[in-house]
Amino acid sequence: MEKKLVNGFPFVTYSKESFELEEMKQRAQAFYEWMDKRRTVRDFSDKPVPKEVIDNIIKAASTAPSGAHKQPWTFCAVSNSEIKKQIRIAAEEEEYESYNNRMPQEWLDDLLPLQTDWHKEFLEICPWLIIVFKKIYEPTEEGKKKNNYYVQESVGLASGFLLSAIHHAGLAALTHTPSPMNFLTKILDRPAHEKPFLLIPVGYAADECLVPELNRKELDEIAVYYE
Ligand code: IYR
Repeated sequence: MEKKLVNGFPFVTYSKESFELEEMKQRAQAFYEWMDKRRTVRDFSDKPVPKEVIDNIIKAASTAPSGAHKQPWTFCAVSNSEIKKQIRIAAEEEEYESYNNRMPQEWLDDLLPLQTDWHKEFLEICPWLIIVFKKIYEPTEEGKKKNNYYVQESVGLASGFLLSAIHHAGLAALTHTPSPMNFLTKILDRPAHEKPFLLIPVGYAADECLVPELNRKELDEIAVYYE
């Protein structure tokens, strides 16, 4: 790696590793087949997962690109049972309201094949809950607000990387979206410039794990080529 200045700004040389054509094809296919094995899971084991694994999963997530490289995210990793219990109680209160009084019938009908409901026992069973927060802005020492850019896109990308890293480690996750989510700000004592984005339980899938039988769209339904 060589350091160079570009208009006075520090740059380094970057040699992107590439592969011979056959290996490239094989890797692209193998990666797709591996990613296709990821499923959203709701039946978790309480088997512990070492903190070191969570550290690396979060570090992998934080390699995602972000607007102006602001990295506008905070990942809160909870293994404390008392805090998990508080999160479960608050999430179930909101979810009970949502399922019974807030979600329109069309939405409830769309969720029927997934067989979800307001009970969220996995929030206590899972060894870890990772709560992704998006940072709307960055407070400065003088009490001003420094802008972040494309926050939604950036944190969405980091969350995708997070889910991939979890899958890569042989663990399972659920992209859980209790709504509204402000109880997480309170329980985790996060500052005002951070807003909850996703609540991601992480752990081993239970031995008797069931997931809905779903099909993914075919390539010609999701891609349009202009050659
Ligand atoms: N947040 C609720 C409802 C829910 C909504 C969607 I869209 C899903 O794909 C699944 C669930 C819950 O977590 O149960």
